[in-house]
Amino acid sequence: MFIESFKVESPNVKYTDNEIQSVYNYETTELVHENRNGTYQWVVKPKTVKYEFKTDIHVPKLGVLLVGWGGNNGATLTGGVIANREGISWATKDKVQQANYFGSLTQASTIRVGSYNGEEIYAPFKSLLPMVNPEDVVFGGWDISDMNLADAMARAKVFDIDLQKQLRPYMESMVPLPGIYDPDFIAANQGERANNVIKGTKKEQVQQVIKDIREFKEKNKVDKIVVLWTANTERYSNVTVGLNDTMDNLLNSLEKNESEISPSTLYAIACVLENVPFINGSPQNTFVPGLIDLAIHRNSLIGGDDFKSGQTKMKSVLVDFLVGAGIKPTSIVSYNHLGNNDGMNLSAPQTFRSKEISKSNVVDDMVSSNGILYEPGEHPDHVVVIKYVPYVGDSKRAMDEYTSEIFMGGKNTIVMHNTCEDSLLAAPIILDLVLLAELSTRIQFKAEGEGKFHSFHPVATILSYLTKAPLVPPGTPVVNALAKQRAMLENILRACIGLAPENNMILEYK
Ligand code: NAI
Ligand code: DG6
Repeated sequence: MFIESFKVESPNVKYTDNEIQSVYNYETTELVHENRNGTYQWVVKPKTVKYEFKTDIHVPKLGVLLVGWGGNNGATLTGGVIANREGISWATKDKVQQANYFGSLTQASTIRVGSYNGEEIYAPFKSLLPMVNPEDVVFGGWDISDMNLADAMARAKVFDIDLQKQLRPYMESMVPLPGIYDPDFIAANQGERANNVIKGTKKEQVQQVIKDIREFKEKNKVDKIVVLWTANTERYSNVTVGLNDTMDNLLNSLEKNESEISPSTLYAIACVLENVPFINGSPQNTFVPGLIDLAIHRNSLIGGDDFKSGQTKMKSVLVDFLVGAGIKPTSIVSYNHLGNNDGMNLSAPQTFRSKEISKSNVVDDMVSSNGILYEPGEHPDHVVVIKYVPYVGDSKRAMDEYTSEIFMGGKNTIVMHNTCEDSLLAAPIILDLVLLAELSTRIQFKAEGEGKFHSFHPVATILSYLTKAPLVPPGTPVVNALAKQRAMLENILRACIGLAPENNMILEYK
């Protein structure tokens, strides 16, 4: 059964005019490796840590600035939200289609609340805590192409034509601000697009981005801004001692106009200096160590990297299932071709390499979780191929072959073929990223013994579900398995309203 909303009644939860306060007992374990009677053994000690959470319930008016606003993802997200806001429907050859948010965790998925008269009760994910309504978001952003969003939507060839016609009047007047362009970081084939660029030194470019953010905030009367990179994939920047390895070195390099600071890092510097959350939806190493250092110093949220939209999402489910079932994946071959501008940009070896890295590390945690199947350091063969085929446009074809070893030396091969518009997968993920990033800045917490409430670590691991290569604070484990990532996010939000993690035990019926 589905319910729209619910309220928690518990001595551990208090709803005030300004916040939801909760006390939460975190059940965890402490591991000790100790010498007992001459032999080392692992000892596991269950422990409970009391946490207090408080969530500001004032939902701000939110501005979202996309870097690469005029790209396929930017135009698709903007048009999709307008279509939902305006209640637009359009004729397809099959039916009259209504706008929706399918594919968005926050807008189109549910959480289990409990059982009632023997029935499982579900509520919208977004009913867990007060979140920004996507239809109240003001969109804007930068692009190195000055094409307006209506033309960009037509260029993307993602939406049905009847929908495009209805959206055009809303999008014609939306024109991206000039962007930071450095041909050294993206494919040479993007040069023709670059007619809308911020001039000046790197420091001046950062200052311009800061000015843009302030002016957008002022003009649109928004309370908060989140910036998200959905521009072209860049090549990796070189990480060099003295250049970008620490906050001070990165800021000095900015003063010296060092060529190896990428455009994405420049936008990120501007956002961190402005204390505006910055999320990277592409695979490049925007967050060089110096940038992470800067974000930590200024306690400004950064999150990434690379939207986890299709093939990788399947991978982080399937490999988790196989390894969790005691089956040993030994070869994973992921091939895909696409014909949009992203595909064209990725046809250059340096930008492809960024994507190859982010797509290749996504099973590491699952493999290392099973020492029965894999020797230390052993890894399945894992190959990623991307080809540019203009004819298929945004409709990406992904083909995957998973070969595993099964019982008694048997082999099992699973083959998958997926076809769908890439931007229709990415747009709802972008929405979730910005809404959850905003929400997470309203949550404060402290563990017992800690004097003061504080926010989450500025490196936002809470967003991991939505990214292929989750950025984590130095020394923190990376979790790629999709179910674990979702559980982490949902359970943290449940803790904020004093609910236990979803444990699936259903003991009341055993
Ligand atoms: P796109 O090529 O259609 O759009 C990118 C836009 O960024 C273009 O309009 C371009 O002019 C602009 N741009 C490039 N450099 C810029 C800069 N420095 N400043 C401002 N604007 C700049 O690509 P699409 O399909 O929208 O994808 C965007 C990014 O998202 C790509 O990096 C892609 O790899 C990544 N991504 C996409 C996924 C998907 O499912 N669609 C999934 C995972 C990542
Ligand atoms: C080709 O791989 C283009 C890419 O931008 C991908 O479409 C994108 O990274 C999505 O990847 P995945 O593995 O999540 O489907």
